[in-house]
Amino acid sequence: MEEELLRLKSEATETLVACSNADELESFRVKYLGRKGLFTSVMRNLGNAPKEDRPRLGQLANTIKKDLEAAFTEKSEAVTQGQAGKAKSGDDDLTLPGRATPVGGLHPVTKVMEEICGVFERLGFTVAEGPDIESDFYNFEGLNIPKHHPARDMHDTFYISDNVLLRTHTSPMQVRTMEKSEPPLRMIAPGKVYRCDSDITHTPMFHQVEGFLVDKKVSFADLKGVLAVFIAKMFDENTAIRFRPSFFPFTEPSAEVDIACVICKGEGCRVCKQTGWLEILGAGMIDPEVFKKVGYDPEEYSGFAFGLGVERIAMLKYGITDIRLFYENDLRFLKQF
Ligand code: 2NL
Repeated sequence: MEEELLRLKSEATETLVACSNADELESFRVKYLGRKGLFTSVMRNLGNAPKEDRPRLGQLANTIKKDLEAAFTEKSEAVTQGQAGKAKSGDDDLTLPGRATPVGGLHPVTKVMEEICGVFERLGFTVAEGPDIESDFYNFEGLNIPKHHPARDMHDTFYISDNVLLRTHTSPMQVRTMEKSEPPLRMIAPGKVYRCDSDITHTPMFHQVEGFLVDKKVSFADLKGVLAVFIAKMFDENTAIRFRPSFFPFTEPSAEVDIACVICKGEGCRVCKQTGWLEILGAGMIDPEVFKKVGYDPEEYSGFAFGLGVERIAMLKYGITDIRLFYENDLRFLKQF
């Protein structure tokens, strides 16, 4: 009997050590420690042993069973923990794509502005940037728009004080450039401008690129040639162009330049209001009064100048109908460019 108990102990111990998962542990428990297990049946047979040996054998059987139960509990914990660890690393699906790092992009207005500047740079124009807060002289007076001139009404100016304001166009940079240097000059000024105006085609802040060229014997033909190249590069190479007489206080003669509608190709549609044409910029020959303000002799020099709205060009290029979309910072909109 005693021999049987000791043999069972070593067999059970060996089996338990070999257990490596929950299923094997459960089989072990049923086989050795369960109600119908080997230890239970040995203890049931205790009655067959000689009477004087029974207490000792009973104690021995109890001790062995308790030890095995303790070892079983310990082993169960080890296996469960090991499996938890294993299950965790098994959960990582190495075939899943990695988490993308969000990458920023350029704003569509920035892209179009860079594209415009690029075309003029290849035509030999330099790029100049200046302050958004300007003096009345550079924004108006130097451009032949004196105080109380009706043209000031068109500009919806944000005044900071009597003589300080948010620039309504970028041509103050042309005035600054003429003031400190002599012709020949070929320059463009990109940047933010401000006008107190807001609807689906106007925002209080928008972007302009204004440019000018000053030299001896500059003619309207030079203006047409430069703008034709610009339009061919920005839009389709064969886009039709039309010059319409217009008025600006700083140019004479002045023109507004149209291109054949990019949507209907001149057929007439909602975007071009059935005209077949889209206005894309204003231009003209620099007024002699502007030259006088900066100390140039209008008999010696002539020049042309032009101005365009960047948002307007971007809207025409991409078929955007509401300018406010540029400034809502909705990624679904911005990611399309
Ligand atoms: C428009 C019209 C224009 C200019 C801007 C300019 C600058 C100097 C002298 C003369 Cl220094 N003119 N700039 C000339 C004609 C038109 O802009 O519709 N802009 C959006």
